[in-house]
Amino acid sequence: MKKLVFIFTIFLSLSASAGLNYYDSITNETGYQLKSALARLLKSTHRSQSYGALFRVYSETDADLTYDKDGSIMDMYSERAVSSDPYTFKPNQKRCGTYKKEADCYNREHLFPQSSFNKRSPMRSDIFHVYPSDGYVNNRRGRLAFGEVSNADWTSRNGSKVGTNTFEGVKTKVFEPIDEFKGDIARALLYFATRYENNITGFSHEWLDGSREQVYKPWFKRLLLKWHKQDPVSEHEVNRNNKAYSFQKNRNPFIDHPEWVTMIWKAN
Ligand SMILES: [Ca+2]
Ligand SMILES: [Ca+2]
Repeated sequence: MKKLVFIFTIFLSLSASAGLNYYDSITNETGYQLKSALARLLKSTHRSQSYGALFRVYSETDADLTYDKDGSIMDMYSERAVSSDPYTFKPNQKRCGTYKKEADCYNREHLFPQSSFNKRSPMRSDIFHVYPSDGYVNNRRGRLAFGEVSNADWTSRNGSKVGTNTFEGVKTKVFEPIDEFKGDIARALLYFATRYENNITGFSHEWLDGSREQVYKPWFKRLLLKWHKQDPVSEHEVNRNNKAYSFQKNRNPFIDHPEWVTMIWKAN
């Protein structure tokens, strides 16, 4: 019943934001043709905003109305989904700035590292992969790939880890977010792979395979598919997608249509 109510809520919030009409140009494509059709739609509707505007809009797009419901900044690197947060940031206060430890200030975390595309626009200010996060944890993550860690070299106060990857035996240094946000991060990176498929062969990161279609290396693609399945779309993501749509005029299609992920990227 709870699930039904949630699905109905998604339907209502989509209707309210005219999100349902957004996909009218998508008909019966599948596979990488679906991805390219989405790329055209996401690009043609994208209204790029300034980098500074992100800090201002976070008070709407990233207010915590789901977990603690206190309107503080919902930061995936400090939020504790099932117990009280170690610290919180009030919107428009404690923007970084310099930091020496967690809780000093928050800044803008590029899930797809901005050094990969030389801080160019519109990627740098694209809200669908740029999230508010604690400055110190953001810096600890740096441009590390995401992965899974058994023995952490360092753990943030909400349980995010830095250490050697154990997923599929690819032993590089990685950052592992808490379970609650693994799907959120996967869907953001799949959005990025879709929106920028015509530019991404010129970007540089260890998780890229050099193709415009699959985009990510096989192990990393399988990690994202695993996380997408393991952590389904949440109420917070649906709200964020609708508010980000008002701001930037495009959407993350994998939040609206989770089934498109496996219609595009095959499991192997
Ligand atoms: Ca919170
Ligand atoms: Ca989640």
